Amino acid sequence: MCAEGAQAGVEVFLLAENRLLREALAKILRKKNDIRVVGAASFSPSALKQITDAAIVRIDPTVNFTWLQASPGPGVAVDNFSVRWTGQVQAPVAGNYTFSTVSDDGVRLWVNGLLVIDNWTNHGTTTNNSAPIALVAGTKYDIRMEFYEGTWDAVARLLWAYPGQAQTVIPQSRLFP
Ligand SMILES: [Ca+2]
Repeated sequence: MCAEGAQAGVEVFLLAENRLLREALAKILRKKNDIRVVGAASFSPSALKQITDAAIVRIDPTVNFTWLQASPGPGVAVDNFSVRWTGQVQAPVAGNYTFSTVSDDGVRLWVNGLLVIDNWTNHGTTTNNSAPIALVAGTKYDIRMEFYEGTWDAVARLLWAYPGQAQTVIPQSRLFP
């Protein structure tokens, strides 16, 4: 079931599905909407440290969420949930990139298979920066961000900075499911 009237290219599927179905849905969404996004997000309403079966699968255009004390989506509690975003990121220019997360609570970020940010702890809104990573212009790199919310506020953002670009949320145009 997809939500009617979903905004900003986001559709939310309320299905109990396996990973293969999630990937198929991501392809359908991409064709239908022609959106360029980070891939399916997995929400687990009860697993604090482990991301298991998803309660929601959807495609987010960016990772730029200030949920605070709200739920990330239907069927998910406001506390004790987790999210995994997967996809690819395309470097617009050659050079050293610094990836950053803003999170409350735990966060881990992989770029091109390397764990570049690891702050899998309970904390208030915190910015973490990767070491500089040399990327090639036009190349797409695998990216994965995992996040969990324990209690109180929830925040999850994914940013970058590179030569000629101050720190900003990674835009939809550079993300691919
Ligand atoms: Ca929190």
